[in-house]
Amino acid sequence: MTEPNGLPLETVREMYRRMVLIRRFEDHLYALFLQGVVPGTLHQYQGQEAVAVGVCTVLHPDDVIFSTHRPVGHFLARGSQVRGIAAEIMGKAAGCAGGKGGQMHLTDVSVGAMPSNAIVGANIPIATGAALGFQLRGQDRVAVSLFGDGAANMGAFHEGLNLAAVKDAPVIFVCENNQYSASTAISSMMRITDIADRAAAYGIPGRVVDGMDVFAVHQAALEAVERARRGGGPTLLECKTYRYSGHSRGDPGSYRTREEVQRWRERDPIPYLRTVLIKERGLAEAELKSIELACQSEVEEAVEFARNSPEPGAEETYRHVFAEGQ
Ligand SMILES: Cc1ncc(C[n+]2csc(CCOP(=O)(O)OP(=O)(O)O)c2C)c(N)n1
Ligand SMILES: [Mg+2]
Repeated sequence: MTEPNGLPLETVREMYRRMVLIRRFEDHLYALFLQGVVPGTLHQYQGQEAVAVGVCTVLHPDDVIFSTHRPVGHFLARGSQVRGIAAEIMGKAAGCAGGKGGQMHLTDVSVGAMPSNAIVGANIPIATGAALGFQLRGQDRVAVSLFGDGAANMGAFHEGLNLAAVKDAPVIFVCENNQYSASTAISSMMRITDIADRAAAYGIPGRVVDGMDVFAVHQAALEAVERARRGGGPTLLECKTYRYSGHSRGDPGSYRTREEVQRWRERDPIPYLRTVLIKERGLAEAELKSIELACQSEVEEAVEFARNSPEPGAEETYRHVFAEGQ
């Protein structure tokens, strides 16, 4: 495990808060789903929190992230409010996409979280395009594409990485290898062990990162972002991680053994960071408890707000479909 070298205590405390907030919110959403309060399905992020939080901690306010069908953790790590996400997932007008997107299509441009894209691999060329835009305008901004191991087998992955490489686009490709694409294990999808090896085919750096260790992710993301800002071009980071939930809420996960899930849970990124904060940074148990309680209250308050919010009116149906004021 990497040492939390050099990071200010405030930064590490905030990383912990965001990881706990994601976990508490996702757990709460699951309970709501079982109560029938959440329409549609859920793709959950429990287990992967260290990836989003490690990456987003190094970004500047005007950088942008591009997310997937599993966006809740990405958005909270980027600083989006729980209220707007809760309302969006319940299809309410106060949702971050006006209640028209739902769980897979969160969007919060105010914090640099671009519309999430449920088409596997599709955000990779889009993030590349955003990065090329920053480069052409001479802006000091980077784009981050977050995607899964399954997305690394899509044509869009190869096209996006190649274009970004030849143009030295300021984009960071963060592959969250959670070992499965829906019910398919990566060992039956590809013959290589490390997706990071694919970076060599495009002449860019590729790194395997321990995705259960927020410090390892933070350090790797920092180096990749600094390289991109200096004009050094893209990096592919493969963060090895695990989702504790099924692929989506209807999935009991019967393609994995209980032992495998247990092995990964023993490396849970949240208790690990908690221990570091106590043992190496001298935080008191009471302080951590108060962070955890505050996250729980924030989640419960946001969900209550969302449940009591109105649905969008019928007049909203065609708004945001066509450009207005032309
Ligand atoms: C182009 C496309 N094909 C298939 C699907 C259906 N689908 C949704 S998520 C998913 C699995 C994606 O796996 P991965 O990229 O590893 O992401 P993870 O779900 O593990 O986060 C599939 C096949 C889709 N949304 N888009
Ligand atoms: Mg996956």
